[in-house]
Amino acid sequence: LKTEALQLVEQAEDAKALQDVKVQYLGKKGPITEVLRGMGKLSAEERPVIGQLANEVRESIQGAIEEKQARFEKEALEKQLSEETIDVTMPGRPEPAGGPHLLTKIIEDMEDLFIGMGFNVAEGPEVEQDYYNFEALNLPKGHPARDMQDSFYITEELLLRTHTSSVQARTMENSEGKGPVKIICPGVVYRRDTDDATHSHQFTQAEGLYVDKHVRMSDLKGVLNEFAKHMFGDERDIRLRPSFFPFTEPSVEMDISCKVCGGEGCSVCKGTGWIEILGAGMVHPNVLEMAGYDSKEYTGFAFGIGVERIAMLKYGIEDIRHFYTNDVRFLNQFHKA
Ligand code: FA5
Repeated sequence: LKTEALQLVEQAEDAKALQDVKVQYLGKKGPITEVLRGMGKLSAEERPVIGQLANEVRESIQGAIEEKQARFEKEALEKQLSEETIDVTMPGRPEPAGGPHLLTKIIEDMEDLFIGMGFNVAEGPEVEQDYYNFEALNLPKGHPARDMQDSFYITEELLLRTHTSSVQARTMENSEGKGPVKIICPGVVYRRDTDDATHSHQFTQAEGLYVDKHVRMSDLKGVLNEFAKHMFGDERDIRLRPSFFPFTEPSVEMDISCKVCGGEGCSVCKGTGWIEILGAGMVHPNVLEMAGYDSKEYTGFAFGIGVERIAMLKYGIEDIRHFYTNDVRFLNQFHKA
């Protein structure tokens, strides 16, 4: 019986087969239980001999079963461990990551540059009072130069700001006639312009303003030169043209040589080789006085940069609408820019 049982244990190929052997030999209906149960019928001499024998057989079968069981468990564990091994040296699966928009990057880059030149970053509301957008900038109601910036009015007194110059009016007013003021102010502006390759009804400007005693046109030129060199490198040409803004006197516009240029058919410079990126000038005495400055004591310069146009020239982007349609094939090109 013992040999037979041990042989079956030996042959058992899995835990289930082993359990069957256990039930068959050691179970309640198994031969050993039967022998032990029948002990009462044996004589006093036979009982210890048979009892001991039966126990011995049971223990050795039990021992063999337990040993085999332990082996099965160990094998199962080893199998599981080897299957679940993690190779920490394997390269990971990269998750697609977003990144800042190209315009955000240009703005941050500009902020860094101007902060380095002593400017502070300022902000103002996009829904603006007519007063700060026009009147405080020497553009009274009915002034023909208001037509230069066709506006989205909300009420008679409120509009979507047409330029970031509204922030210079606010900042100067806040400093109550006591200089200096040195700010850079990036933000979104709105105009009723017809959309084309270089114009959008919503675009981004960055305003600069420096008011102090003895600020001169040459200071403006120096700062703009620094800006152009930083943005475009030495290989691009800049030019200043005389211009007109009601809030500056004298006024200029700055052009950069076109990089997108395909000559006559160029969508960005229309074959001229130049694109206008900013307006600037010396703050008009009327504007200083309206904000509470003594224009005999204080002077200042201001400029308003078109941020999209900077990006277009820097990266050779041929249409301003790419910035807003959010095609990821366009946006992804500038993740590492
Ligand atoms: C102004 O907005 C003045 N406030 C700039 C200024 C500030 C002058 C301080 C003097 C002192 P202008 O309308 O030219 O100026 O616009 C400035 C720049 O914004 C332009 O050079 C151009 O780069 C950009 N820009 C103007 N209109 C659009 C448009 N519709 N879409 C995209 N960019 C535009």
